[in-house]
Amino acid sequence: MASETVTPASAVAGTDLFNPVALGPYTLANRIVMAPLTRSRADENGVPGELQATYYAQRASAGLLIAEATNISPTAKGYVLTPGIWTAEQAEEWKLTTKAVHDKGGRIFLQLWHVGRISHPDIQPGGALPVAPSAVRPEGQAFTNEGFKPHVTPRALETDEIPGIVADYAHAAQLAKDAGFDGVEIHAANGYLLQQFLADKSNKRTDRYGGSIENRTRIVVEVTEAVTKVWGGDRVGIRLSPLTTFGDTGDSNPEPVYLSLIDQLNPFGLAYIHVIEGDTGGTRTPEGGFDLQKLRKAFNGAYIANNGYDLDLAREARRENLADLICFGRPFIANPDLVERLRDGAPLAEGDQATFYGGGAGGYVDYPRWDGTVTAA
Ligand code: 8OZ
Repeated sequence: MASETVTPASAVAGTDLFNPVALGPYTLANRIVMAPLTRSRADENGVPGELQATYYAQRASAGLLIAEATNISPTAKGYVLTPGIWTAEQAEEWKLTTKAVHDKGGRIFLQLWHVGRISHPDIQPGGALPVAPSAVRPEGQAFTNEGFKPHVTPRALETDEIPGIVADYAHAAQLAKDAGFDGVEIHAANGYLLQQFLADKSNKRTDRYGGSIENRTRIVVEVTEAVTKVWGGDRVGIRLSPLTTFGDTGDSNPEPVYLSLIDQLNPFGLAYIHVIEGDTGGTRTPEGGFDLQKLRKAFNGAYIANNGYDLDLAREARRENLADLICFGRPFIANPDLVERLRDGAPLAEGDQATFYGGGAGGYVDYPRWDGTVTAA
């Protein structure tokens, strides 16, 4: 994909961002990761297709692609037209994506997602209430077939339902393997189900899944155990956002929760933690936060940094050794060749927000590369 006529610009001087790096059993082409981005272009059954294959293959020069958040079960779903990984058909159709990315020499993980309370009866099977650790209604609105609707008060999961949720993660992990992904990322960030258990703002339980730090972290550890049984630890990552308020989440004292979680995750030998630094899509240094480098120091695997990175910040993070890999999100939407543009000092295109979520090929697979070409898969 790299053009041989390119003269390396100042962008590459003095940084190893564009050099190969080991992650788990893989050697990635560079340290730039495409963040999981919800684009809502699956069908109403959560089945992806050729469109997703083309989109991800166009972006395969990223060292690692983390495919969009993907529902692990019908009740995991909170946004219309998001893809799933709970049926054989979904896994079969995801094979188009994994093959197209591998044909381009790329690596791709799938992000396993359960939204918990960030849903709506309109999206849930049988019009049921969304499930959550506790019956605490989040602020905000759900993205339904009829547009945005306020979130409702969810139904608190019974203790004996939790093994079923953990089993749904294991089932999804197996289907992701069947589909040919290189690994999976457990989405424990951004106020979705797993963070709802971690955070005392949303977890008011009095059973073994609530209260103490050990109890609030329990489901995340159980899910990690189940998923690593399928994949081995070194092909599994986890996404965390200790300081975010996204999804009306938050913890009165996140530092000990996350340090305990990291301690409990270390024995599984995960490939990476993927940390949203600060408030998702917002400030990197929220008031009352803690130094997230403590997580990096405590964790045995790689640290993928996310939130508002541009080339300068990414270079600085590597120069100061603050992260092993750097995630870029939105810039990948309109710049399929983002890695080459950053490397060669080319200008970046702006994505059209009107086509971020939903729709077809427009604003999805028709953004040109810097050389003017639009590559098919
Ligand atoms: C924006 C819109 C829909 C979903 C996340 C999966 O925040 C998401 C998401 C973001 O992690």
